[in-house]
Amino acid sequence: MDLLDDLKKIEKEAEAELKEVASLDQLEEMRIKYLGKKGAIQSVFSKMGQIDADQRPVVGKEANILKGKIQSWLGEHKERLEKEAAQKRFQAEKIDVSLPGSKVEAGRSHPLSLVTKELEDIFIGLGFDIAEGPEVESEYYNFEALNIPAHHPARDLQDTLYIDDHYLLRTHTSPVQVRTMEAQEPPVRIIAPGRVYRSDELDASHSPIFHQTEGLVIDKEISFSDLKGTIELIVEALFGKDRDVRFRPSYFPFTEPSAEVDVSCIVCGGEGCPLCSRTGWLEIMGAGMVHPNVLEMSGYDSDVYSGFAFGVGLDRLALLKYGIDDIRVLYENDKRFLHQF
Ligand code: 2NL
Repeated sequence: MDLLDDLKKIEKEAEAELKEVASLDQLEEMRIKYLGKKGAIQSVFSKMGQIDADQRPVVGKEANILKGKIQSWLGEHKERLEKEAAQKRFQAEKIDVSLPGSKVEAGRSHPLSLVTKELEDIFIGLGFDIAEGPEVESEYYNFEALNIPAHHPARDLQDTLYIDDHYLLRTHTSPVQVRTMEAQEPPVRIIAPGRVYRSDELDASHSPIFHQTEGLVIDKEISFSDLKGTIELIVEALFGKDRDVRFRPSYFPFTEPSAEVDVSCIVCGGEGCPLCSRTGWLEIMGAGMVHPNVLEMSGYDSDVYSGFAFGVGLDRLALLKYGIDDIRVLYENDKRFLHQF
C-alpha cells in the first residue's frame, strides 16, 4: 500500500471538488468529507499501523501538510463565498439617494364639505344642533309625515328612486327633522345636512345625487318674523352685509305660509346679468311656517307649538360661492378641480 499515492489522489480530488463548491453548505460538506473524524485525511492516519515504521514519519508529515493545505483552501474559499453573498445583498439593497422622494400629497376639503361646514358653524353659533338620519327612508318619513299626499308628483317613480314598494332614497333631509320631532319635545333647533336623491338626468344643473341642509325651529310663539330674522342672518353670514334678501310667496305641502328666498345677485348686485337671468335676484332657499298637520303627525300640539323650517341646496350654494358653472365637476373627483379649494 502506498499512502503517499493516496495523499496525492486526495489532494487532486479535493482541488477539483473545491472548484464546484458554490455555497457555504457545500463547503461544510466538503470539510467533513476531507477533514472530519471519518474523513479522507483521517483514514490515511488510521492506516499508518499497516506500513513500515520508517515510512510513518514521512507519510505523517505529508498528511499533515495536506491537511493544512485543504484547511487553508477551505478558509480562502469560505471568504470568497461570503464576500460574493455580501456583494449580492448590497446590490439588492442599493438605494439611489439622488432619486426624487415620493411626495405625500396633502388632501383638501371638497367644496361641498366646505359649504356644509360653513353652514354648520353659523348654525352652531345660533344654538342649533346638527341632526343626521338614514339615506334609505320609508315612504312615511319621506312623504306621509310631511303632508305630501299619495297623488303628489314628488312621490312618482319619475321623481323618486325607490328601493322597493315602501322604501326609497330620501329626496330631502326633512325625514331627519320628523324623526327628531318624534324623539323629543320642543324646543327644537336643528339643522340636517346630508346627501339626497332624485330621479333626475345628469346635466349642468341637475344631479341624481345632491346635497341639502334643512333647518327646523319649534317652540311656543315662533313666528314668521323669527324665520325672516334667522334667514337674513344666514344670508349675511354666507354672502356678506351688502346683499338684499327678498321673500316671495310660494307653496310647499309641509309649510304654510311658504316662501322662496332670493338674495340680490352676487355678481351684478341687482342690476341684472347672465348669472341672475337679468332679474337681479338669485333664488337660494325655500322656507315657511311648519304646517299644523306636520306638527300633529309628529305628536306636537299645533295649538301650543309653532315653528319654521327651511331648505337650502348645498350644491347650488357651492356653485354660487365658488363661481362654478357646472354641477358635474362636484362629482367627477378630478384632482385638478379639487385642488383649487
Ligand atoms: C327647498 C325647500 C324646504 C322645508 C324645506 C321642512 C321640514 C319639516 C317641516 C316643514 Cl320637518 N318643512 N322643510 C320647508 C320649506 C322649504 O325646502 O327648496 N329646498 C332646497
